[in-house]
Formats: sequence, structure tokens, C-alpha cells
Amino acid sequence: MLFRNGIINPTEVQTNIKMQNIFKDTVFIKGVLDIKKMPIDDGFEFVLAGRSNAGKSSALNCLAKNKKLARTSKTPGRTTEINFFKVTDEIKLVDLPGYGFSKISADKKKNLNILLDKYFSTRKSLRAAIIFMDIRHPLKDSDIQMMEFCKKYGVPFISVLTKSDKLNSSAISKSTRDVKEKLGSLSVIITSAKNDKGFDKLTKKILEFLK
Ligand SMILES: Nc1nc2c(ncn2[C@@H]2O[C@H](COP(=O)(O)OP(=O)(O)OP(=O)(O)O)[C@@H](O)[C@H]2O)c(=O)[nH]1
Ligand SMILES: [Mg+2]
Repeated sequence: MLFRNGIINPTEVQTNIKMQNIFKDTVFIKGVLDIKKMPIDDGFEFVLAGRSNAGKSSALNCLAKNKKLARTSKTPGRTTEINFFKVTDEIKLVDLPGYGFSKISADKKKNLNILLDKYFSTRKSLRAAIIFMDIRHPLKDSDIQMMEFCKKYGVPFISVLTKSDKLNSSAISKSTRDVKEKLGSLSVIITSAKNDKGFDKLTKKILEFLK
């Protein structure tokens, strides 16, 4: 049991991380484009944000160790709705459409922005955003805007640099150092969905927000 009377026991959480993958039974709930159709606002929610093609849906699949859970694609713009996933009775993951996708119509973009504004400003269960950035070109203007957006609504964010398999170790270190310096944060998680790296760390980081 991760929860007792709705209260997290950190010791049990730590034990659970070692013993099992808490994301292993993650299932898709639904995709929505209307705030009224969102699942009930309870428990703990984590939102996966980032530019199109950054690797959000692939990361979700790696957390759950289920490649068929969220649809991924070489073509940017694969995820078009706000997709809710149930991790446990208490935890949900929310896979967002990527920002910076030019093929989406201006109207759709506007609607999505309004929806995200409503979601971030009203969602009581929202604990943190996970901002995914390709390690080869992190901290684009749209990423900074997303971070500002999180700050505006008091939503903490976790920075993740994806696709580390595309760089050698010195380039990984350089990019990580740059991002840490620019963000003034020591906490940046490096992942590779191809080599299944970094997801244990990301899991631990997410669990810290349950305390
Ligand atoms: N080499 C490598 N490719 C990756 C990695 N993560 C994702 N990809 C690839 O990058 C492409 C985009 O991945 P997605 O997970 O669909 O990206 P997304 O951020 O969900 O994209 P949108 O839904 O368009 O916003 C796919 O072809 C993935 O296979 C990684 O760690 N390494
Ligand atoms: Mg996606």
C-alpha cells in the first residue's frame, strides 16, 4: 500500500520504488479537448510537457515499460489531445500535445492554450509538470515560456533532457551543465528512451512530490 488514509508514508514509498515499478499498471483513461470532460480532479497529477517530438509520449511508455501505451511518432504533432493515464487509484499522468507544432491550425492552438490555462489555474490535483527537452537543443523560447507558465500558476517543474543516446558523454555533460547554469538548478534528469536510461531517477523525482 502506497497510501494509508490518504497519507503517504515516505518509507513505504522508498520501499516500493525498489520493489516495483509504480507505473507498471498505467492505463489510458481518455483524451480530451474540453475541461468539463476531464477525469475527476482528485489524487496526484503530473503533466508531461515539451516541444513536439521532444519525447514525452516515449518517456511515458518507458516509465510504464509499455511501448504500446502512448502513441509516438517520428512526425511532430502525434499527440493532439490532453491524454489522461491512470497510474494508480491516486496518481495520474497527463500527456500533453507538444508546443511549437506549426501544422496545427491557429484556431486549434488558441483553443488548446485556453484549455491549458484553465487546466493549470484550476486543477487541484496537479502536483508538478515534467518539461521534456531534446538534449541537443534545450531551453528554446517555448520551453522558457512553459517554465514561466508553470511559475505563474505555482506549479513546480522537473526538467528532463531526452535522447541522450544521440550525444557522446562529453556533449551530454556540456548540455547538462549549460541547462543547470541557465536554470540555476542542480536537478536536471537525463534520459534515453532508446537505451531505457534515466527513468528510475525520473520515477524517484516524481515520487518526491507525493510526500
Ligand atoms: N533516439 C531517440 N529517439 C527518441 C527518444 N525519445 C523519443 N524518441 C523518438 O522521437 C520521436 C518523437 O517521440 P514522441 O515520444 O512521439 O514525442 P512527443 O514529445 O510525444 O511528440 P508530440 O506528441 O508530437 O508532442 C519518435 O520517433 C521517438 O521514437 C530517445 O530517447 N532517443
Ligand atoms: Mg506525444
